[in-house]
Amino acid sequence: MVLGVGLLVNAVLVAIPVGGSVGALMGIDAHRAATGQKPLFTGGTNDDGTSTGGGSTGGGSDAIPHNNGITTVQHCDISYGIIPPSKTEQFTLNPNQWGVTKASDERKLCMDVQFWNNETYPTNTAPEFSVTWQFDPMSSTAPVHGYPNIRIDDVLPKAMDEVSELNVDIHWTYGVGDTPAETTDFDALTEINLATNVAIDMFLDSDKDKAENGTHAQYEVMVWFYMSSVISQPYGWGKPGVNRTIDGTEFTLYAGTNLQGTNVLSWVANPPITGAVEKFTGDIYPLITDLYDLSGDIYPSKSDYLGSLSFGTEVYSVDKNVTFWVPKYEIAIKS
Ligand SMILES: *[C@@H]1O[C@H](CO)[C@@H](O)[C@H](O)[C@H]1NC(C)=O
Ligand SMILES: *[C@@H]1O[C@H](CO)[C@@H](O)[C@H](O)[C@H]1NC(C)=O
Ligand SMILES: *[C@@H]1O[C@H](CO)[C@@H](O)[C@H](O)[C@H]1NC(C)=O
Ligand SMILES: *[C@H]1O[C@@H](CO)[C@H](O)[C@@H](O)[C@@H]1NC(C)=O
Repeated sequence: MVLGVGLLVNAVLVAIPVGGSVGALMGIDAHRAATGQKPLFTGGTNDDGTSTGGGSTGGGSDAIPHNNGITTVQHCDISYGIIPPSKTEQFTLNPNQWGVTKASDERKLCMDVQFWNNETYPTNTAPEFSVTWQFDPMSSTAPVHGYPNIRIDDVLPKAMDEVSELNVDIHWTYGVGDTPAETTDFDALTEINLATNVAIDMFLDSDKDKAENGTHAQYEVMVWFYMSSVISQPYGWGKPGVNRTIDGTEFTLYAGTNLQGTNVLSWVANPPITGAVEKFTGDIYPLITDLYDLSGDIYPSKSDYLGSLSFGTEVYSVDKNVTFWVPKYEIAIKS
């Protein structure tokens, strides 16, 4: 349902200039220090100054050694732009929690990101990451606790007619416990009442600037690779629309409008709940262009801009700690 996602993501993106080098990272730290925020990699406090009880590895941005090893950086913050230095594509990761109160929700969600010390990720490839979380159910009108995600930087916004392909190569798992599972045991997750999704989240608007801001964008297009239960359901649930098959996976469109007035178009892998797709390779651009052919103001058009693209998991509720793992995420947006 992605209520308020854009708001939190953007609040962070505004504060942090996006850069691709340690130099830029130092700049970010200097900026954060100047604005009274904690530096990257030191952990221990949240944006509002309260303790998380958790933290990051390392003791400053120069704690990342220059070698061919890997450094795991952990953030349990409410919202935090984690920017692994990269000589190739630049990504920003964000725990992006909301609807949580510090006192009761300490260490309810932590994000671990594998930084490559040499900063040379393969082309189009994101750092590996995982998210461990546990939340009790919230109100039925605002059931989502957050959308921990990875966002591609620098390439967007783009006019829709400037894009010809949107290729993604994804592998994820969900598991019970605090460490990544090799494969997903869906029955075990059902037993502990997991309510979540795994989805790509995109924002579109006829105005380039609004398209970058989830709060203002007129359209949100989602691609769901997993819908764990009816609690985590897309807008328009119960009213399936058109289908489109990509890489052997059939997606069904659900359309609705959220409380902010954003038109939310969700393509859910079929059949919902049991049809999860842990590995997906394909061009998802038709899931946007198909919408041009549908009539109604609720659908975007060819003259719109794609302003933002993230991949992550909308966290609703679950009885025990679970870990979402993304060993592989590659994305290539072709003009
Ligand atoms: C997005 O919109 C919100 C609400 O108006 C605003 O607070 C925020 O600064 C905007 N973000 C960007 C990136 O413009
Ligand atoms: C950079 O580090 C990664 C992670 O350890 C390693 O797999 C890769 O081979 C290294 N790249 C180079 C060019 O040495
Ligand atoms: C979409 O696919 C579902 C499941 O395969 C099927 O039941 C439904 O009739 C299809 N809808 C359309 C509009 O073709
Ligand atoms: C979830 O489990 C509890 C109890 O074992 C731990 O105290 C938490 O640290 C853990 N949460 C995360 C995010 O790891």
